[in-house]
Amino acid sequence: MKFSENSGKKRDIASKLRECSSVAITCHLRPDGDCIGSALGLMLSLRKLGKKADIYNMDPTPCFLKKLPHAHEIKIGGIPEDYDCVVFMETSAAERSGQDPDGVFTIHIDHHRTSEEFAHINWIEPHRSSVGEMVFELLMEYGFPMDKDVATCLYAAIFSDTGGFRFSNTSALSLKYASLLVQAGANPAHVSRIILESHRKEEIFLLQKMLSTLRFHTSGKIASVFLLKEFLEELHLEIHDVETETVMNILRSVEEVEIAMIFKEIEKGFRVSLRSKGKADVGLLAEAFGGGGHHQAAGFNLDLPADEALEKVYEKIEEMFPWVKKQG
Ligand SMILES: [Mn+2]
Repeated sequence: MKFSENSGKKRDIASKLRECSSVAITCHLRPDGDCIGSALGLMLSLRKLGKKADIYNMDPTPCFLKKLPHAHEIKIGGIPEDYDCVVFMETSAAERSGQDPDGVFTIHIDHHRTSEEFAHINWIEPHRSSVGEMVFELLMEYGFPMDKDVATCLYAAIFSDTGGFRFSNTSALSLKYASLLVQAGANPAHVSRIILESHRKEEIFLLQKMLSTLRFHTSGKIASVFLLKEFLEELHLEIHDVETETVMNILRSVEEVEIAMIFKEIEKGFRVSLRSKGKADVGLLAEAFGGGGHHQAAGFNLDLPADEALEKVYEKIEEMFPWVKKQG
């Protein structure tokens, strides 16, 4: 392996974690499979070393992810003051965790390119598929304990961010680590079932409602749906509790589609989630609207009525990626 500045950071994180007797881990707001799986994997490995390790998130765990080992132990709320160290799991900025720990040693592990170096140690590698991949490497290289549960959580993290090893961020390394995690006890069919096949019936009705708003850009290269508050109310669902990757995958499944978008109605306007098949860098698009993310997955907020919001995003996409206007 090539020596880099990051090897030093990884080593510093490993020795800091070994030295601490209690570690709190926190995920970004609206946590996803990658940060939840990575946080759980790290927590369980540290507990096997005899340390006190817990996860404190400000937002609840999405329903389907509660099936991951020990996910029901994730605490919702602020981090108590008595931990020796706090690990921020892909939070980009300290605020994106909703936590504000004072006077404690902090570690930030991230693969967002818009990440800020706000912690005492910041290990940021934007080319990585997932933080799951990074946490696994850290545990493996520095001899931290691994078992079936740790492996399951980390495999689920990599699986989530690579869309089940289908997205453009799927690399030889992510597949190699996935293989090692399976050797360590992760069951691919079990994890697929948790991530892809644990919907409630209401979520399929929600999918039906979202698809009723389906629109394509004139070129057919951009597909979008709306997730309105009224849909959630009618189905007695909470926004933080619904999984929206399935609808993204349906939009992506259209051959000519390069960019898939969901406009989720929020307090003020919409939260726009973006996915790219690889040709468009949607991270750049999100940054243009004050948001952030990766080449293939990103998001931002837009305070405009539905039609205007869609128009505005179309306009920006045409300006940034002129090829989108061409048919075929
Ligand atoms: Mn991630």
